[in-house]
Amino acid sequence: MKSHKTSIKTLTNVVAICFGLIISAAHADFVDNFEGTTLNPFWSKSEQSGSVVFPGTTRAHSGSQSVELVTTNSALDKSVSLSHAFNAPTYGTISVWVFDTGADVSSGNYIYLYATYTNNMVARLITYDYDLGPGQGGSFYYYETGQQAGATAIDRTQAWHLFSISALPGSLSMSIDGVVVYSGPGGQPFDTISMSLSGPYWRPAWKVQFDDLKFVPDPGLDVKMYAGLNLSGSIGTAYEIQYLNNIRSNNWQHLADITLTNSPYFYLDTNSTSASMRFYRAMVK
Ligand SMILES: [Ca+2]
Repeated sequence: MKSHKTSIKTLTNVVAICFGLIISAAHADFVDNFEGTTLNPFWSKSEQSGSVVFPGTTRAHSGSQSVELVTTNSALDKSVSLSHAFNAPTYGTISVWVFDTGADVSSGNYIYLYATYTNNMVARLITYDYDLGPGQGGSFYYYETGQQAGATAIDRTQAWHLFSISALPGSLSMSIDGVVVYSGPGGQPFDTISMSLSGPYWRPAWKVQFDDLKFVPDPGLDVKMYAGLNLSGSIGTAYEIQYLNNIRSNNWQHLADITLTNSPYFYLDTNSTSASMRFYRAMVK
């Protein structure tokens, strides 16, 4: 390469050099298997005619604990929930295992997993507060968005079921036990997620268990900036482009061999995002 030293003059090289890497801020993943000695401070409780019991030991999907929502009889409607409010609207997927204690029981409580934005419904998965059997109402799981609601084709059973809500920029979808029960347009972030047990005051006192909650934020938009080089030289001539990460090292590295098809010729250094600074030169081969 040193033999080409003089040929540098034939090329008016240089350009670029200032670039950076920007990744949009995102919430971190959150997983709760409810195996701690105290409830994770991630959660806030709302308890009307009932309470959040932690640790819940009636049954567990993982380990030996879950979180249990319990309603009691009083003159007030029943409403117990465990929620998390995000400090900013977010896209992502929330999932939780719920043991459907009201399946095949004629009178119970509503069980929900839901996501809201400024207290407006984005999406929720629902069990009714009754299950009167096939064709009699309440025997299937239900879904609801801000725009529509309907029955899924999934029959309720007294077992652990995986409820999942995925609110992303390009789609909103819900699934139960991995089966998609709703899919529609996206663009609806949420700022709160909740699990709840509720019903009118005259429904029986009830219990439900939730376990293994997972929140996975949408990775968001990844924006990168690259260094671009404008090479001016002789068309048809082959040049070698070299780079240096530290101007004081003089340890020029091979980057690419380019034959100019036009002048100026634009070259994009797609590896440049890994460096905080980079210097370039080009020489006739
Ligand atoms: Ca557990």
